[in-house]
Amino acid sequence: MKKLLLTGFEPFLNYTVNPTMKIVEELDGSAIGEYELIGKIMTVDFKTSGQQLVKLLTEIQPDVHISLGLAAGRYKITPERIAINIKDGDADNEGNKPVDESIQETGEAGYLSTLPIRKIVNKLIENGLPAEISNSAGTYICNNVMYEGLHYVKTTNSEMLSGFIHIPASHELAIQHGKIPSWSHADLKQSIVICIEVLEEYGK
Ligand code: PCA
Repeated sequence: MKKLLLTGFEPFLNYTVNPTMKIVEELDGSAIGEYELIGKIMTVDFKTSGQQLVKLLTEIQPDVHISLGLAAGRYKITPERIAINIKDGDADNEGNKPVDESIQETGEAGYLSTLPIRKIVNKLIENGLPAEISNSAGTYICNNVMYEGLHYVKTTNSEMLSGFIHIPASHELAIQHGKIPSWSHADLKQSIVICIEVLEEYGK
């Protein structure tokens, strides 16, 4: 079987739960089509999250890597098009708050996702699930992790597909947090399963 590394994040800022965590924990160890899923939860830490991902990629050598992140306030499932070489933003869970820093001093300005993002969006919509490509993963931890994954692929000449998908809040989070749009956990999880099923059709 082929290996697919699926990562989620721990809670961060004032989001008491991270819906990506539950999805990843539930899908860990399952099989979708030809893929064996390996689920891992990552920390929200500018100093270590990127290295954590690179360590997982190096050890597991998956055929496909997909990281999931919460984008509270978004209404749709949003595969990210590009990661940029910048870290900047709110304080992470360790209190780090970089301003205008590079992720990799000598890295490219940006790396494009190598996931079939258009096909993913089309398939989600065909299944009645709202989705669109996002043209910015921001400059917080999610962008950082996406960038490090693609930098690893580029610098090791790997054929691994790698990318990032932001998801909206779950109902559970919205109830606790207040005024943010939300989806059911079942729909969020089903969306991620569909994203993975697309890969098979894509021939990866
Ligand atoms: N979302 C944040 C970091 C962790 C997460 O789930 C982000 O979009 O950067």
